[in-house]
Order: sequence, then structure tokens, then C-alpha cells
Amino acid sequence: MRKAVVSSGLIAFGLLLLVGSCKKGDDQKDLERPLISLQSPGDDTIRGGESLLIRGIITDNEALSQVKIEIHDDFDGHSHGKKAGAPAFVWDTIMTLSGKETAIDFPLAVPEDIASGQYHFQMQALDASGNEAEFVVRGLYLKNAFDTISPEIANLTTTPAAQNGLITVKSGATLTLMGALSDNMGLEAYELKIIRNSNQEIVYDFDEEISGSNYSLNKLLAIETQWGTGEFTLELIVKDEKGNREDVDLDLVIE
Ligand SMILES: [Ca+2]
Ligand SMILES: [Ca+2]
Repeated sequence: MRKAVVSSGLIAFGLLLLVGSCKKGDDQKDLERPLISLQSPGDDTIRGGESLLIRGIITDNEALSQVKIEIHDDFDGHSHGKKAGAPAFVWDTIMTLSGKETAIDFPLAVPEDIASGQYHFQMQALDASGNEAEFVVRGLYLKNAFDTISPEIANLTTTPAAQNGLITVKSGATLTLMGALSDNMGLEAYELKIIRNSNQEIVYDFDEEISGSNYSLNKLLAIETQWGTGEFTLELIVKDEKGNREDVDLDLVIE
């Protein structure tokens, strides 16, 4: 009798397991995600021509299947002609894995003539049952090897002029922004944004390609009534041909 009770208990347990996993059609299915432990890179700055060390350990409770590693830019979407030929760096690889643990350890050569700026380094891993590891992301700042110097913004003035660091302008009026932009090698573009502080909405976004080492900025801005009134930020971003950038934020009140 005692034995029979134990057996029916085991049968009930077995049924529960089947019920619990029958949706997957496999009572042995591995549901545990693999784990990526990334030691390098961190949120690093790397100059073109140098190597990026990729080092980490990937583990799984049962069996690893593959890892994907990629690098892509995190630029703001405004792309230009890249006159001097400094493209964004793009790289990826997929490696087939096996066993429960794999060490990744290799240097990746970063090309010299790449666009300077923010990039994402991402690593994903899969186990043999298709479970995905938690995505690992790092922010990289990559620099062009030939030009590491950002443009300069000098003598920035506005009409109406700023009072105690604050530009006050009437809704529907105009604002003029003047300044001297320069770069050690060559300018590529400037961008102007007006952002409403209360909700971070970009109400104005203007982008112009420029060239040469020096540029006199003289831009008339119409302050549109539909932006409303209140506190805003006027952001000026200047980029050189290799993607290096400089920006200045001005405080703006629209009345
Ligand atoms: Ca697993
Ligand atoms: Ca430069």
C-alpha cells in the first residue's frame, strides 16, 4: 500500500511536469538563458588605428550555440556627404559556439579613417534551445586617427543680446545668431536646434553643410508662435569632416 501511494504521487508529479511544459512539446526543454560576462570593452574611447580588446566569458547551463558581436554608430541621423571620406565604422561577426563555456578574447583593429563619434558595442548569445542571453551594450567613443581636434565656436552673439546669460525674444519675432566657426582641417556642417525645456521637444532643427577651415555664422531664426512661450534651449552643433563635434547650449526665453 505504502509503495502504491508513493507511485501515484510520482505519477501526479510527472503529469504536472508534462502539463507545465506541454506547450513547448518537450519536457526536457532548456529554459535557462546563457550568460555573457563582458570584461572589455567598457565605455571606452579608442582612436582609429588602435585595437579594441574584446574579452569575456559566455556560459550556459546546457549548451551554447552562437554569439553575435557588433559595432555600429549612434549618430543623430543627420548625415552629410562626408566629403573627406570618413565613413562610420560598422563591424559584426557571428561565431558558432559549443559546450557550456566559451572564452572570447581577441583584439579588433579599428580603421584609421573613420567618422569620430559615439558608437554602440553589442553582444548577444544564444544557447542550443534558442534562449537569448541578456543583451550587453557598451558606449564607445571612436576617434578619427588623422583629425582628433573638434571645431571651435568663437564670438557667439545674438540679437537680441543675452542678458545675464539669458536670451529673451518675443514669440513671432526673429533672433539672429552670429559667430566664428573654425576647424584645424575642414568644417562639414552646423546644426541648430531649439528644444522646449519642459518636455524636451525639438521645435526647430536646421542643418547646413559648410566647408573650409573658417565660416562666419550669421543665421536669422524666425521664432514661430506655434512653439508657445516659456524656457527653451538653443543648441548649436558644429561638425568637422571627420565627425568631430563641438556644441554650445544657450538659454532662451520666448515671451
Ligand atoms: Ca540554457
Ligand atoms: Ca578637426
